Amino acid sequence: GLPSGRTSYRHLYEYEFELKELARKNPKLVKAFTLNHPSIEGRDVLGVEIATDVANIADGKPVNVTMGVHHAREWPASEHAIEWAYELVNGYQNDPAIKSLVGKTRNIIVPIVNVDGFSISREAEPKGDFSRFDYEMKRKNCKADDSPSQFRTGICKANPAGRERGIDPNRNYPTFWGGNGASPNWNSDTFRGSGPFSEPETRNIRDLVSKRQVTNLVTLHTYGNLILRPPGVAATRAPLDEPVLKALGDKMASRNGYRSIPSWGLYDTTGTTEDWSFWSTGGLGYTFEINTAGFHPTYQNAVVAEYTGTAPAAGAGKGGNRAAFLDMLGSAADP
Ligand code: 0X9
Ligand code: ZN
Repeated sequence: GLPSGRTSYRHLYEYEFELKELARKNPKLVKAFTLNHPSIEGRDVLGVEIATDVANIADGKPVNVTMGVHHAREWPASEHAIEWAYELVNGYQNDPAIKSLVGKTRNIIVPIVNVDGFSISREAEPKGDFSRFDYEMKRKNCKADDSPSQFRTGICKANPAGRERGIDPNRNYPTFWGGNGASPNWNSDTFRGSGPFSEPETRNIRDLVSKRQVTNLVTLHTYGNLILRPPGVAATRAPLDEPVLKALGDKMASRNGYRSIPSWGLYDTTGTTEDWSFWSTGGLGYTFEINTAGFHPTYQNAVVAEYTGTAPAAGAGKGGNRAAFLDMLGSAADP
């Protein structure tokens, strides 16, 4: 089973409660924090930092970031992220190898970057038909400003534009912003926004990554069983660090059975998360696309099996994302 023992998709309030509880119960090891920018609808975005003597922030240790749910409907992404937090806390107490790795690193976990979108998707009446009013399948954030005036009124949930309103947070980062694979149209599911970092979701990650020594980063999505590395655009050509990026991507893929490729191999995208973090900081960054059965299929398959490594579709390593994340942690601890 999972490190937390969980057997069903959490709601937003459960993420908030559990992250705070982890910190309250483990005050020297876990610190809960609120990111700089509240969401458009005023929600806090929460994360935890896990490290030995967690408050001693200037200790110079490399920072390993794991985050989920840039895209609202991709519920397994936040589940894998919060389970990783439990993995580190449990492992610190019971597993000498994990204790040693945690001791050499600082681990930041933000399960839900797009809290407004997630809340709407998670609480929607199940529909699953991708229609305009299928809030379960909402992908973007809740920004109204860029839509036509008649669609600017109302809160995100049940707004007159349906789920079409909002910006794709995974097209709003500045790296290659405005290029291929992102849309200038307000109602597109890949709408890039009015400019780089126009959204609180991306500004939160900008502030987090810019202020810390982030050497390793995983941003979690669904679906496709892929480990994607920069660059997102074929025309950019491979960075000098391609052998390093490929080696760790391939190693992690040997644990979870995913396909390890440069992200342009899926399709061209611009303004994405790890393209920005990699090209602006040099830290290693990857997108995981979890499972093959859809954006949020059964919990047992997309979360329990994919995390622990018992997924029917998992490949050679059978260690699941748990083992892949441990490789990432090992790389941060001992580059
Ligand atoms: O299109 C996306 O944002 C990602 N796929 S998803 O189905 N989760 O929406 C893939 C992004 C791939 N490109 C980079 N990560 N650079
Ligand atoms: Zn996604």
